[in-house]
Formats: sequence, C-alpha cells, structure tokens
Amino acid sequence: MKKLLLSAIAITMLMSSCVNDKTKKKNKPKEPIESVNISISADDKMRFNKTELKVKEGHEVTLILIHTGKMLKDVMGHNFVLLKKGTDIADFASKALQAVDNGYIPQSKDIIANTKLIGGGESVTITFIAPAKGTYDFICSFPGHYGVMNGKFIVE
Ligand SMILES: [Cu+2]
Repeated sequence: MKKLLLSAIAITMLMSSCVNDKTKKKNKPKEPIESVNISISADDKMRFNKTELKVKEGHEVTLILIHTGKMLKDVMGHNFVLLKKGTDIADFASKALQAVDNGYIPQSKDIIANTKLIGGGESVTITFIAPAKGTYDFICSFPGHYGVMNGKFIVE
C-alpha cells in the first residue's frame, strides 16, 4: 500500500513536471521578424508618387523604387534616401552633390537606408529593418531634387 502511494506521488510529480515543461515552451515563443513590402515611384516630372510611407517598428521592410519615366539617370536620376532624425537635409543634400561618383550618396552617418540612383524605366529594391517608432524624412538626393522629392517615413 505504501509502495503504491509512493509511486502514485512519483507519477503525479512526473506529470506536473511535464506540464511545466509545456508551459515554459509556450511562454517563450521565437518571434519571427515580420516583413512588409512597400513601393514608391518617381517620374520625369521630378515627383515621388507618395509623400508618406508607414511601417511598423522592427519589421523587415522591402522597398521597391520604380522610375516610371523615360529620362536618363544623368538628367533625371532618382534614388530613395532615408535619413536619421535630426538630419539637416539642406546640409546633407550639399554633401550629396559632391558624391557624383557614388550616385549622389555621400559617406554619412545620417543614412538609415538608401537605394542606388536609377534612370527612367529602371527599378531597385532594398531591404532594411524599420528603425524605432517615429517620423523620419526621406528624399531623393539627385542635385536639386530634395526640395520637391521628399516625404515622411512613419514608423508606428
Ligand atoms: Cu530625383
């Protein structure tokens, strides 16, 4: 009788430890990074088709920039440059002017993500992780474009 009781206790303990194991596993799920696709286009009239892009913090963003125009990259090139908060855009754009050989992308710590420069009929895709919640500026850094080719990149 005593033996039976002991084994009953042992079984109960074994069972409860099994249950505990399951709960432990449930409590720490491995969260996969969610991904989102966004697109933005630019044309021969020096315009982006969107002035606001919205994503969620920490999501993996795949952004495609499409140049819907026909003009060559040297004349009407476009890119997408996402800037850190507090960046002096005019100052950044003047640095970009010097970076002709790098598609007007200057060496800068102010860049979160950027595409290369493209011409009419081309497109380019980049992938990056959305930064912390907040509102960021994006521009096209081709000479003279940022004044009209800019928008807000909102991370929620
Ligand atoms: Cu442009």
